[in-house]
Amino acid sequence: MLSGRPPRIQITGRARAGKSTVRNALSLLTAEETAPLDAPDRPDPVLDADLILYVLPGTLTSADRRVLERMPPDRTLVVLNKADAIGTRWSDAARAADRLAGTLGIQTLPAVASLAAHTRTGIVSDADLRTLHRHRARSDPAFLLTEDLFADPAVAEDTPARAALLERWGRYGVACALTALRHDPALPSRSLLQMLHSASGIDPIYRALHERYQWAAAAIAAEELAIVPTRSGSGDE
Ligand SMILES: Nc1nc2c(ncn2[C@@H]2O[C@H](COP(=O)(O)OP(=O)(O)O)[C@@H](O)[C@H]2O)c(=O)[nH]1
Ligand SMILES: [Mg+2]
Repeated sequence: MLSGRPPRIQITGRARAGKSTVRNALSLLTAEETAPLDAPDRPDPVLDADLILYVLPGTLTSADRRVLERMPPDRTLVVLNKADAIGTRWSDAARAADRLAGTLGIQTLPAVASLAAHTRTGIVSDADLRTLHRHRARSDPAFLLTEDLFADPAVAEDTPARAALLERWGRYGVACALTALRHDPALPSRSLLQMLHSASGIDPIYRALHERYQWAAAAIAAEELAIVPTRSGSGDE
C-alpha cells in the first residue's frame, strides 16, 4: 500500500505572533516556522505547505488580511493566539475567533499558547501550589488586574514567589488556578495542571490540526496513486 510522503506543515504569522510558542505547545517538531510576515525589507515567505497554521496575535492587521485572503481554507487553520489579552474572559476570545472565521472563511480557534507550552512540559510545583494557596482567598479584584499589581512588593512578603508564578503561568494561568482553588481548595497539582491545559485552548487546535493532517495525507496518497502507472495504463499488456 502506498503511504505517501508525510504532509508538510508551515507555521506562519507576523513577528512575535507566537509561532515558536505554538509549534512548541503542539510538539510539531517537523513543522517549519517561516520567516515573519510583513517584515520590513523582506519578501513574505512562500506559503506552499500542505497545511498552514496561521498564528494571529489578537487582532487582524491589513498584512494578515492580505495574506489570509489568499490562503486556501481547506489547508489553513488560524490560531487566534494571545487570547489572554482579548477582552476579559475566554468567551470574548471565542467570540472574536468566531467573528474572524466568518470574515475570513477559515476555521479560527483561540489559544493561549504560552500557557499550553508550559502545561505540556511543566508541573505545578509544591512551591507554586503553596503560593497560590496563600493568595487564594484574596478578594481585592485589582490584585490580578496587571502583572505589576500582582508582583507588587506591597501585596505580601512573597514577592519573588509571586514573580516566579507569573513567569511560569502568566497572569491568565494564575487567575485560572486561583479560581479553581477557590472552588476546590483540595485540588491536587495534577488536576490543576490539567485544568490549566484545558484553559489554554490548545486541545481543540490539536484535534483540528490532526483532522486536517489526515485529509492532507489522504490527498497526497491519492495524488501519488494517480501518477503511478497502472497495468492497463502502462501500455505493456
Ligand atoms: N500573553 C501571551 N504571550 C504569548 C502567548 N504566546 C506567545 N507569547 C509570547 O509572545 C512572545 C513571542 O512569541 P514567539 O513564539 O517567540 O513568537 P514568534 O516570533 O512568532 O515565533 C514571547 O514572549 C511569548 O512568550 C500567549 O498566548 N499569550
Ligand atoms: Mg519564532
